[in-house]
Amino acid sequence: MSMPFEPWHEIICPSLEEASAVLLGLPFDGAACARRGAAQAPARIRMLSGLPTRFNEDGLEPRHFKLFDAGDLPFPPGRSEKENRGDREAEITPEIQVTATETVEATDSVGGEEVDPGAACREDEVLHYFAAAEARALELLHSGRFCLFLGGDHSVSIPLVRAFARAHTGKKVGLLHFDAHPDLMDTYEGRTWSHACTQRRSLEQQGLDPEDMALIGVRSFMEEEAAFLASHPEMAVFRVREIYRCGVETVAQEIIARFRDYDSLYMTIDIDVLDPAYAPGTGTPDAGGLSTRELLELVRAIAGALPIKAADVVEVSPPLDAGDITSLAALKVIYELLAAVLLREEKNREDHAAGESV
Ligand SMILES: [Mn+2]
Repeated sequence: MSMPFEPWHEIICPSLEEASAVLLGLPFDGAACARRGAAQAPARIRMLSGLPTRFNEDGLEPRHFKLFDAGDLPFPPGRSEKENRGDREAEITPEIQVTATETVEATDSVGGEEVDPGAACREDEVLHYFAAAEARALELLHSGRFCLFLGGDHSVSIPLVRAFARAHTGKKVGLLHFDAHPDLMDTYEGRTWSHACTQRRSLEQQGLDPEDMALIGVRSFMEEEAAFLASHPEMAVFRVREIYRCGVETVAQEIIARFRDYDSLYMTIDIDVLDPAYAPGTGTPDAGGLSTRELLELVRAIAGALPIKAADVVEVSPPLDAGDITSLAALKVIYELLAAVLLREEKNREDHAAGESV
């Protein structure tokens, strides 16, 4: 399938220097415990990215809305970017635009390659990849541009958050975790780098303590995670039931109030925070989630008020998707998030300039 538009066609820009935001893909799903396919998300989301326009839902656009696409960090690490690109082209074929009934079969054979659900990657390759991801993320974060990372399964946030904490050393750093699951296991299936362990690893970063983190939209706990949260009441938890019962606006304001004095916030969006009706293409779906509308409202309100400096969108699995619903939901969130962040930064600059001229 080809698209009539180039990726990010209305906002793409050729260099980091001219950009207001930068994108990096991390096509890695070796830490997913069940169904895979998230490695194909960066390519799929890029392919669909020319569809939306640069205007947000209010018909507004940031004055300087320029995205530099830094490409993908290939996995396994030995792979050249060119090999990965070739693979992507081969993977994005009509056969993998599965319908719901074909999903099970597609899981076993992703892009023509046998995929053993839950099979471990070589640990040395994974750790090497995470080190490379951390180094690359750090470079991009140091550019001062808003950084958007595309997973991949949720384990890719481990090196990304580590890079974020390093890039913002000495600042008050916080993390907003949108997810059906807390991802607070110390180890899972014998691995410390499982996508079920992501936020436990985040808490090992200097300057990131339980009170600096919010879990948003959670609704599925393992025993160890429930125990961890019970012994850390200082961690903010906005369960999906609370969002449903109190409404998105109330919860958004609570989150904003709680993180108002932070300097630098990282937003991680696991697409399974959405209900499977809105995001069927993900490895560990859990019923009863947010609607796309609710997620958009939360993200826009928060990103319009708080200093979100980087974000990732993870766990979109194109081979498990139906009609690209999940990729398109991710893309909508990405465009609204970028617009909210850049409009906020613009307003801050204007306010600052107005303050100086008085
Ligand atoms: Mn997750």
